[in-house]
Amino acid sequence: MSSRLVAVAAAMLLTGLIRPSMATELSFETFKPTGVPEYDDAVRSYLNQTTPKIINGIAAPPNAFPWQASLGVAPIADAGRAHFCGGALIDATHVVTAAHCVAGLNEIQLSVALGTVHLDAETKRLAVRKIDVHPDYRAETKDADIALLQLEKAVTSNTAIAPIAVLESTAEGAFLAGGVKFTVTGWGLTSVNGHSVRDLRQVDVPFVPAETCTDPLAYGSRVTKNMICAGSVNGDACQGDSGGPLITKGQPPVLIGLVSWGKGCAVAGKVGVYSRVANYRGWILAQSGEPPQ
Ligand code: 4AZ
Repeated sequence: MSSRLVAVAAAMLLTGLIRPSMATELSFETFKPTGVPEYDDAVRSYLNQTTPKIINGIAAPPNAFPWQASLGVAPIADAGRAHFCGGALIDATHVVTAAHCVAGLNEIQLSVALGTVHLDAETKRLAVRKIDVHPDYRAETKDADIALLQLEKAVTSNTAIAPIAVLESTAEGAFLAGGVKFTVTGWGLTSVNGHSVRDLRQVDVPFVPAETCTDPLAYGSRVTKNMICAGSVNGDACQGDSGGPLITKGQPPVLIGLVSWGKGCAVAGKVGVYSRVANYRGWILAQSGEPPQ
């Protein structure tokens, strides 16, 4: 690329709008794996030209989940092909996601799509100024699987784009009761051997108490106090949903978890595990520059 082109690309990044076609063309020769599985999978599936998992969900109506974000591989122009993880807008300039989605990535490798249920080549993509991975995050255990993305430019709320409130620890008890259902949304796989989707999907998932989830026949001690379990064989999150929001069903809904991990998807006894965001509300507010409440 000539220095002039570099300057133009830099200017576009600074204005907060990414034009993926301006970025370095991806090829098997130039692609260096980042070590972030979802990101690398999205690039490989794009390069292999293979078809690009909310399990058992339904299509989400436009504007029903206006905080939903898609994290994309910036140099892939089609937002549907670029998608590799979800996220949730929490104020005009911050998106929370899973640490495992972004740990080790550079801001310029990443773009964020907001305000749409459909991902395609026309989708507007936003640049990220700063990736902030929680200092307690451990890749081996997925403990503290949370990160904050600061957008290059603030977004304006409208019917399609609006932040979601982060659940307070003191209010958590009221929600984490037996029989409660949450909703999870994402563009991830709709079956374990399936493919990710261009249109956002939603599914209700029952809360699974810690006693059940830490049973040796479930996940044992791998589920820590920083995680929440939810899901069943009739509804679960899957690959590509990671980092996306688990929300309460009340009005207005609040953010209670982020898709983090699980053994397979919709497997009996192996429910979805989510980062417990209430534990990180103080960190989120401190990082995002809001006074802790
Ligand atoms: C994944 O691979 C993944 N069923 C995400 C969520 C779940 C399993 C796997 C939960 O990103």
